[in-house]
Amino acid sequence: MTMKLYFSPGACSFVPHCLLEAAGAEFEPVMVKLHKGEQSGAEYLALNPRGQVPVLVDGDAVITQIVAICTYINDLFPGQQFFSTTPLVKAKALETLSWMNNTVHPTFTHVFMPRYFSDEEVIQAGMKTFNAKKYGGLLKELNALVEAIPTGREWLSGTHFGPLDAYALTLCRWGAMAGHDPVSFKALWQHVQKVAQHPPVARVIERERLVLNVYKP
Ligand SMILES: N[C@@H](CCC(=O)N[C@@H](CS)C(=O)NCC(=O)O)C(=O)O
Repeated sequence: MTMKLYFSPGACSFVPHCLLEAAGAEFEPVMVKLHKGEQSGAEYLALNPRGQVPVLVDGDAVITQIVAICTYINDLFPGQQFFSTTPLVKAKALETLSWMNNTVHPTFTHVFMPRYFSDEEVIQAGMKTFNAKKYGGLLKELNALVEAIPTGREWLSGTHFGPLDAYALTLCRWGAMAGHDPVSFKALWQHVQKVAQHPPVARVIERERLVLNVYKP
C-alpha cells in the first residue's frame, strides 16, 4: 500500500518530504492547509490528535514527529544512508537533528505562532521580539555547524544527503521570516543553495511552490 505524507508547504514536513522523494519511495503527498486551520479539523485530529504535520501513514501505522519519521524512512531505505552506518557519525547527526527539532524549531514557533504560548497580546509581542533575536543566534550556531563539515564530506548529515540538510534549508527559510537575511550566514546560505539544487529537493521545492529566500529588509 502506498504511504501517505501529510505535509504543509514550507513547514517542517519538508524534511521527511525530501527523504521520501530522495528514496524514490511510492508515496502520496497530502497537503494540509495550516493557514486555513485544517490541522484542527475533526478529520485531521482523528489522524493526529496533536494537530500537527508531518504525519506519515504506512498501512495501519500512523507515525508523527520528525525524528521518528526520518528514522523510519532511513530504516526502510538503508541504501540511501540518510543516517550514516558509522555509529558515531549517526549519533552526532541525531544530536543535531534533535537540537534542530527541540530547540531551533520551537524558538521559531514562538515567533510565528506566539498565540500558542500566551493569550495576552502584549506578552505575545514581547515573546516574538525576544525569540526572533534568539533565533538569529541559533542560525549562527547552525552556520558554524556547516563550517565544521569535514573536508571531503559534502553533507551535514554525513556522506549522503539527509535530514539535517533538509532541516537546515527549512530553518534558514524561516530565519528570513524572523527578520534575518539568510545571505548574512555565509556558509549556511551556500549550503542551503546547494541543498535546494539537489534534484529530489528541487522537486519537493517545486511541489510545495517554495521561494528559497523570502527575506524582506
Ligand atoms: N515536534 C514536532 C513539531 C511539529 C510541528 O511543529 N509542526 C508544525 C508545522 S512546522 C505544525 O503542524 N503546526 C500547526 C499548528 O501547530 O497549528 C515534529 O517533530 O513533528
